Amino acid sequence: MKLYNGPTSPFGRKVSVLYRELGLPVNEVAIDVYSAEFLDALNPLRQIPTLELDDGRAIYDSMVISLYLVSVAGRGDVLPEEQRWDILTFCAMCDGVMEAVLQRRMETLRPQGEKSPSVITKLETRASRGVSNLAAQLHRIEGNGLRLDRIAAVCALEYVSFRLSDDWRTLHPSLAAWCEAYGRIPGFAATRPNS
Ligand SMILES: N[C@@H](CCC(=O)N[C@@H](CS)C(=O)NCC(=O)O)C(=O)O
Repeated sequence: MKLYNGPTSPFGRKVSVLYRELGLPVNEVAIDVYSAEFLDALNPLRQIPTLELDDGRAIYDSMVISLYLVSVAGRGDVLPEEQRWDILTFCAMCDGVMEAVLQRRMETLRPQGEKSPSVITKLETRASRGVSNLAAQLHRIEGNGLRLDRIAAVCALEYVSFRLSDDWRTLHPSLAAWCEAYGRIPGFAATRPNS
């Protein structure tokens, strides 16, 4: 399996943490997605992460890749059946936080005169609501075992810190403490963006 990814993609990071922790043989290739015309043949959306299987088929987006990897590894404990829909909904919320922070950054990078302050505010407010919701659901994700919602939470929160602000750690100290502890899993250290 070949995983097309980038050094700072929070969506790609979820997948990268997961395959490392599952011990799956994935060949990860870092690309510049904005110039990756070749990717269109695998993923017409030209987005990362995209997983290319050994038979040439492609799997995307990050949620579908995650479900595929869990299935290949036969690790039902990473997505326990009795909590399946709550966990997947929680993951979708974390993805929405990542998306809001990513889109906010793209908006801030637009030339003066083309940026929309109201769009930036809307995206910041969405991300903030998501982080508050994460804090309110902390009792649901607390724990140490490998699970999709925990991986998504750390990737979302660290992406907020990376691209927006670290203020959430002061606002939600228990969430920050959990994030720091769970973030010590080796897969996170190996994928933490630093630029
Ligand atoms: N819903 C997708 C989102 C993927 C996504 O937005 N990836 C970004 C990088 S973080 C990307 O490829 N951006 C390039 C573009 O959209 O042109 C997923 O979960 O995989």
